[in-house]
Amino acid sequence: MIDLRSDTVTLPSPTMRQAIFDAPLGDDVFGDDPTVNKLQAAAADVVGKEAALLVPSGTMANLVSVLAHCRRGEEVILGSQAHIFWYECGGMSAVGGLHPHTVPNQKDGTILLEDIEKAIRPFNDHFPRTRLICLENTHNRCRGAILTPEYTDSAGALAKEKGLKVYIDGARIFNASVALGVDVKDLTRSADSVSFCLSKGLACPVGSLVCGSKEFIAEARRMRKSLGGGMRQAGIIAAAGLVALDEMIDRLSEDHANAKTLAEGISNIEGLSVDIESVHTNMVYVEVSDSAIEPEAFLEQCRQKGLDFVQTDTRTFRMVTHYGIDKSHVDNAVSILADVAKR
Ligand code: TLP
Repeated sequence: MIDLRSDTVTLPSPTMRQAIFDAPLGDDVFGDDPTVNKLQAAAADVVGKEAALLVPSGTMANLVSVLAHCRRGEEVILGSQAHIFWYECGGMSAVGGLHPHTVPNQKDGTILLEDIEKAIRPFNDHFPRTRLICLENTHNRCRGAILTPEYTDSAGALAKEKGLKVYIDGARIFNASVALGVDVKDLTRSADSVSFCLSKGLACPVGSLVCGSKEFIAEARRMRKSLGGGMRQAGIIAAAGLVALDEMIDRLSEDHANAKTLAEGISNIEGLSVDIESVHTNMVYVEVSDSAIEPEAFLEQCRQKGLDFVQTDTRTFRMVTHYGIDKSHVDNAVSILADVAKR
């Protein structure tokens, strides 16, 4: 199966498996797992923050971060297309008693600063207190769009002026830094906190890192415990993360090149349409433009021929390139799509 459902399907590399086997371990709830401590220090260093915390997933990274920044009844400004808003079971309200205030995401993943400014509540007995702005880089539902250092800095400056915090859901922030050719610190310097996932393009089996000030991470650690995310010999997870930071970041450019090639191939298929210009990282969103093609049946036929991807809207599919996909898989994927589309 050529599996383009997500970069979450990546399997650990042989080096990761060996590192997992060899990892020195301890009890991380006591703070004594040397491999976790090493990964947390390395993660903080790479994104330019004081401290970091290993959590089991991107969803928990987002939840512990918003919980650590806000108190019940406070308001969080976030994009209308944010992963946190769409795909995380409403955790911030369900668990944290927080009030999400969505403002439109632009196609490029940004939120207009004027929209953020309008959404910030003035002091009034009736209003929740605005506390936090959440950004997402790269932006999943905005087709893997990249937020630039300039945009992030301007959002950070606005937040500072208004006394708010900024958190970046950076599940794929290394895709952004590699695609832009900038140091990831340039994308995180204006945020109070940022998370990134090990278990997406970086190909680890489990884990995400939450990064920020020492004080923020101490609070995030308490939130992680309360959610049941305190893990004991978590060095077996962290070991793969250390390999990922060394070996898996630069290679993301291959995934981006493969996504471009995939989009170009699909653009020649009648009945499907793709905006090649919107492919900046490892995601390709494809519209079914021929009304005679029924999307569910189309996807099912592709699966039967050995190609899998996901439907994200009535007539839209998402395909994601990753460590398990090379150029020959891309060529085969395009042949399968062309074959199914012509029937
Ligand atoms: N995204 C998954 C699905 O949930 C849609 C995917 O296949 O893309 N932030 C962003 C931007 C994400 O894309 C995801 C996962 C998460 C957070 C949550 O990460 P996990 O799945 O580790 O909880």
